[in-house]
Amino acid sequence: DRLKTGSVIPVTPPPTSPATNHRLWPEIERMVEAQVMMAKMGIGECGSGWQLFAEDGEMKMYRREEEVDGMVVDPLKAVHVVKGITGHEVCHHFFSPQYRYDWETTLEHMTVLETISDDTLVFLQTHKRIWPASQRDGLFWSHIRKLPNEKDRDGPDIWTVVNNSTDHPDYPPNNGKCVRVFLTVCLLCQTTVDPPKEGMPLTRDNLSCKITYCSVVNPGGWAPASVLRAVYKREYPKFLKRFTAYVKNQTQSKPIMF
Ligand code: 6CM
Repeated sequence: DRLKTGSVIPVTPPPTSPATNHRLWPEIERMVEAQVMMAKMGIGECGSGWQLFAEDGEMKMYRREEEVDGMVVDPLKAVHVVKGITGHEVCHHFFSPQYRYDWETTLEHMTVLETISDDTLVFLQTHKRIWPASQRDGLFWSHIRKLPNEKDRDGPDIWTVVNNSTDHPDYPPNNGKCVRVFLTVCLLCQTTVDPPKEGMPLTRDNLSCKITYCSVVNPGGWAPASVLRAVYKREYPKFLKRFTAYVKNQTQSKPIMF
């Protein structure tokens, strides 16, 4: 379907997914587009006020200090480059419920409330209580998607997972001991292949994955700003390092999943 000669640019058809009839679909479609666009922007391009708050090797984490009604909602943007894994593998492990307890250290309990389709789930999670605040839970849809690689049409696809808070009639917020958090998260992963020498096989040594992780979490109720910022400063680098190490470990002796 590639036009090599003319000046006509082929139009990418909209992604097809069996979830397209679901009530949440228009929101999912809108959010994925907006989040991916934001994630693709470099730190310099997405407004001012970003401060580097954690750095470790290739991993860099930035935040912007923001408050809404006195509650800390600091947007976070992290970039990392990890060798030996693909973007599809990273997104697959982030999205799939069967791995979640292995890498998500803040988790107390997780349930899949709804399977909208293979690529779209609704999760209810309770997180460990952090003193002196109340325990938190989160209810969100999660969608995994393959995106065309516009810059390198023959290169590997780009993959993304977007998580966004939603509601569910059976699980109203702030109904029990938990305060409901509101979150918008986007993980965007781009694989780079360093081609092997002529006649040599392609191995994991030829792969590298650029990971962008963006999140905005509203704690939903009282939480002391200084404690919250200290928790984020400790937990986000821990999460990204632990999660990517987990994906490397899970995939190292498996066939490459592009
Ligand atoms: O994105 C991450 N994980 C996903 C899968 O679990 C998902 C979940 C995000 C939940 C983020 C909220 C955590 C709860 C924070 C507690 C609230 C503060 C309590 C008050 C403290 C004084 O998108 C990785 C998330 C990594 C979080 C560090």
